[in-house]
Amino acid sequence: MIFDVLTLFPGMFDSPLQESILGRAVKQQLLEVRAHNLRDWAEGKHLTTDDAPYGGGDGMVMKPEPVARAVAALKQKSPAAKVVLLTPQGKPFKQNDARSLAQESGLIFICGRYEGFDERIRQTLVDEEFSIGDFVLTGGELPAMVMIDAISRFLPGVLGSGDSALTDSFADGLLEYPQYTRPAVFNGLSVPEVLLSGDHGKIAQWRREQQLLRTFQRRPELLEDVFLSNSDKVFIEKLKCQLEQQEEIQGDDAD
Ligand code: 4FV
Repeated sequence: MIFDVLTLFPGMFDSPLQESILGRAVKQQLLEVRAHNLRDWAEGKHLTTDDAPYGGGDGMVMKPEPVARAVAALKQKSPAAKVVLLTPQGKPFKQNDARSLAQESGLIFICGRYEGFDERIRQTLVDEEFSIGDFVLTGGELPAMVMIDAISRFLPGVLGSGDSALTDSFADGLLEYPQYTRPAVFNGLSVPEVLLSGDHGKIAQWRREQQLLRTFQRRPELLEDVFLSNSDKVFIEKLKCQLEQQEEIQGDDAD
């Protein structure tokens, strides 16, 4: 997988891709990240890549021509690469997107700065727009790195044997179950007995129920898109009853 990145700050991509899992994967040539300076395709003695917005207003807008020239040049080398724009207006980036984008032969990320992009960049050059969250950053570089990290975990050989993207949070659409390691008691808090039982059937059931409980409590909307077995549904109905009882009790106390 080749990740081409169009950015005004290519140096930002140096260190994150030298450490740990991604660093090893780059060394093993399981993936390659090529950061390109957008200014290389800019014109004029100041190599301008931005300009004032038509219609007035604060801030500057990224000019279409340097981006168009850059994408054309990169597409010459990677004709099949998918062009991805990072923007708060994009589709929320999710684990399923990471899994599907990992099937692509190449990705070209366009990282914005200033107030954003000339609209014609979207209309003429971009295959998909992604947002990594409802907040505003100073640039699209960190979102591109976030996506490169999440996508790379699905590339063959990137994750060691010990860890697999298949057991991730969201791998089955649910939040992960609580994890424990030594010591068995910490700050007076013990590891749940079932995990010390060696009964793998009971452990698997406990972990599934913990995933359902945590998802029900923290991200109930995720349950709508998850396949639930009958025992899952029974467990969630039990949680709903418990919650209603709690709310009734709290209601009574408030009266
Ligand atoms: C962003 C996000 C993001 C907006 C203006 C860069 C900034 C500046 N990108 N998910 N959230 N981008 O905040 O993807 O151009």
